[in-house]
Amino acid sequence: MQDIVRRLDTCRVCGGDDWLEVTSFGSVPLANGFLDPADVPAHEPAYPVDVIVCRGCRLMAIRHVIRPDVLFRHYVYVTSESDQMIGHMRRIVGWCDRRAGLAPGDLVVELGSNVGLQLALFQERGQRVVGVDPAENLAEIANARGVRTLPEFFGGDQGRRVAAELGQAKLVLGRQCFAHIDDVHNVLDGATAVLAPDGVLAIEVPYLVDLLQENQFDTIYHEHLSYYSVHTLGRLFESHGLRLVDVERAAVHGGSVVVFAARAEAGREPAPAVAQLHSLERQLGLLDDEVYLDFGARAHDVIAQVRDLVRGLAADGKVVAGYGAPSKGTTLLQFCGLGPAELRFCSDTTSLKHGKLLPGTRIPVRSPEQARAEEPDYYLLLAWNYAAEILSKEEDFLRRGGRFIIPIPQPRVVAARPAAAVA
Ligand code: DWN
Ligand code: ZN
Repeated sequence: MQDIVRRLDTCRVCGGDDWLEVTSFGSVPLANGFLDPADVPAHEPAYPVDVIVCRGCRLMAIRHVIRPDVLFRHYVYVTSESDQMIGHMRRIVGWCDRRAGLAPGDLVVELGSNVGLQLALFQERGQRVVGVDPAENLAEIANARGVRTLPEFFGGDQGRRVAAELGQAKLVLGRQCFAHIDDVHNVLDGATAVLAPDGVLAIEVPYLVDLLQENQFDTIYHEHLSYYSVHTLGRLFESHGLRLVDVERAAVHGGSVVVFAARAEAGREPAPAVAQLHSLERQLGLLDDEVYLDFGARAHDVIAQVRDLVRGLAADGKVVAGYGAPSKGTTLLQFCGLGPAELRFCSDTTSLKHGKLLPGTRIPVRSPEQARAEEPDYYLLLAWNYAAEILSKEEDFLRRGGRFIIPIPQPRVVAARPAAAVA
């Protein structure tokens, strides 16, 4: 245990050590530690999930850091090809082009590029692309589909090597991976080593404002070391000679923010949206302690409500199953103490997860086809960040009397709309 996990005492952004203890969700196994039923370990290691906030720069973080190779060298999460996600990745191309002015032949470097779906969209436009992702299994898939991907953790060395081989990058992009990074300074060293003088760094992270306001406590698990506000990201970038020049909010993953930064010496003026989010964060109290403590209390309330609702239904003889087996879902079930006694299975579209057991709760994962053969009375919508898409996809299930439980921000039951309303 000792060499896999380390305690965070010094803030990875500002170096401070004045921490607010927000709350603890106990100790749980790793969110993507899916088990092979033929090889279930007697003891599944579990690690604390303790939430803290740095009073120096207001970084929200978890206290215990798992070694990154344990989490990311072999990875079961594959970027979703849902309409919502494809639509978002196309928007990202437009947003980045507007800020960086991308021409055919320009170099785009992506951190945490997964199976290369995002980079393929830049490739279509004639940009040269290279991804850097530590997940060897996913890098293999990306390379096989013609998206060059280095199976490595990105840092100073990788940035310098890419620059030496391919030249400076007009765009360095990191979608949904910056929160996963412990040594953020090494990563920014790499980014500034390869970024062209007039280049743009674009970082997309789940937005701390949405997490706090929408009780998204189930997105707090060991892969997510940090929870960022624009305030904290601005401070971090400044310490690397980068200036935040624009921001966009996006609905993906429960609410995210995309920040765009340029070299300070490029002299670009920040767009008004940057100041607007700074003042929003101040107004919401993100620079004080209370808003975090309130969040902690609300999270435990929702955990109790979800647990009691699902246990009540199971006790009434209702068959409940999980819809999706996302990392936030394995986390929610563990925090709520819900297991095979309450949920018959989880259905998920990801083939890498089929036939596996969820970490900790050991609920089996079925394919959507298998799930259709043993339809439950209730689906607990673990992939709530795709609620709109999934509810419309599953209208037949609802019409047949099935129901969905959407757990976040507060548990609510969704049934088919009465026939009259449909006309
Ligand atoms: O930060 C992270 C984000 C980017 O992705 C990672 N740490 C891990 C991962 O988080 P997640 O697993 O919570 O991500 P998603 O995208 O919310 O996962 C959705 C899951 O639901 C996938 O396993 C696919 C599944 N799904 C499904 O079964 N039917 C999704 C849709 C849309 C569906 O219709
Ligand atoms: Zn700090």
